[in-house]
Amino acid sequence: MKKLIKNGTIVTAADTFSADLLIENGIISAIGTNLPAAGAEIINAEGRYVFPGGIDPHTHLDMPFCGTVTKDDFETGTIAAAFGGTTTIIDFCLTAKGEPLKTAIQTWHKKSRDKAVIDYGFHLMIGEINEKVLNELPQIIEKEGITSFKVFMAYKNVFQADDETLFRTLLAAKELGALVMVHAENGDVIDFLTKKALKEGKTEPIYHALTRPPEVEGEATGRAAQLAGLADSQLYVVHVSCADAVEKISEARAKGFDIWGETCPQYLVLDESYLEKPDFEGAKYVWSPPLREKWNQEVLWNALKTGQLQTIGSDQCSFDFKGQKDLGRDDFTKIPNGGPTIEDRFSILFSEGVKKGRIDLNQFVDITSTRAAKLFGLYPKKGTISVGSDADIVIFDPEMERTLSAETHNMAVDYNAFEGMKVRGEPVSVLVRGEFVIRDKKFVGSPGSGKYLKRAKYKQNTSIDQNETLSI
Ligand code: DUC
Ligand code: ZN
Ligand code: ZN
Ligand code: ZN
Repeated sequence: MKKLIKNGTIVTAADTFSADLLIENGIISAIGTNLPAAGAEIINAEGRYVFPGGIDPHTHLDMPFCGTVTKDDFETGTIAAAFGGTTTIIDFCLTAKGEPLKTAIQTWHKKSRDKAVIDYGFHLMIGEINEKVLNELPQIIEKEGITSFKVFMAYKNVFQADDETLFRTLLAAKELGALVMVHAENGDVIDFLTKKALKEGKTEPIYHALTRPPEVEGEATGRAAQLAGLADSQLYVVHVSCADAVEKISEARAKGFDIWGETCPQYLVLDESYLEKPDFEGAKYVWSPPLREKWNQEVLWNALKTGQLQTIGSDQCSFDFKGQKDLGRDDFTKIPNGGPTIEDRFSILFSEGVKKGRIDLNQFVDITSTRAAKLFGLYPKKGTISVGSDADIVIFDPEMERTLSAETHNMAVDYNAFEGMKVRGEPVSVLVRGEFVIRDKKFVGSPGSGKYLKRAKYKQNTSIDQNETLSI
């Protein structure tokens, strides 16, 4: 059905203006004033911002990890995402060595197909490179529209790839038109430091952070950047947590390398001291990379403001405190890494970023939506408000307040990492392809209505062009 969103303030990565928005067949069909209202449902957005739906380029839903499986699946995870103003996620499809990549992708389709309430795509993990893998990749790009590959430089003996694998993935990605994403931490050094700590009887959650110091992230980030430069390829560094890594990305960008960096809400507002909470509560704050000393937060904010980092991913990877985080009570290396962040990514960035003057409104849209759409082959179908784009819309009340809490959140986990934090600015209604998924703060969507997104190829150094045409 036709919808007309009236009286709102439309915000894109480039502009802020008052106009109405006409939606037909799930697409934005007109933007302006005095638009034809006949037959349209009228939605009054007075006093509200009308944003393009958030794009979360980093989630782990229904993922086996650390001896358990993440608590939120594609249903609870995408419902929570929608409440939080996100209309598209790109989730990480894990692969296993020796198994066809196609098999892993089928598994991920199965997990998501009947459950997702918002649109979704997959990144593909590359754990090894051999003839078989190289033969499969072109089909995966063409048929599945998976145009981003993830390489782990950490998690020794689990996911960790060696430098040859990373380098050859970078070469393949350049040739095929994909973006290589790295989890940049030096897994070998972490492995040594964790074993040493355990031998010394250091088992508490804080040792998770102390055995993965910022230098191991900085080193791996610098190494990945140099290898990308050598391969003349493209690199996206996920979950940048500290100044050491920001420096390496800035350096590489200054040399003209095609390198991008993402940070996450937890690194912007939480710090290392959380790992020292009593009664094993520190386990709630175990992420990799770990939370850092507080001063790093301003470095990250400044990097977002100056464009040294360009996106924010949630790295949603949720585990219950009871029954999952618990697995590491006597040994921090057994605490499942990750936390529940998918729901609060948008509001935290708005409240702590825009409201506190650290970034402006248009940067907010770029960081939460537009840039990810451009980098991951979804723009301009997703990531902006323009005629012909999908009507993925967030109607946002900039003054509405909320206290983040496990008691009221929509994620399936038993704690909220930001418990008690007050945010100002809230998604009120959220539409995906012109249909309400959240209406006046209530979920009205349906599992299975989210669509799988085949994404366009990565174009070197052109992902920032404004005038790309609809190609999907
Ligand atoms: N780090 C986390 O904290 N969770 C998911 C995977 C990762 O790299
Ligand atoms: Zn309709
Ligand atoms: Zn990671
Ligand atoms: Zn992750």
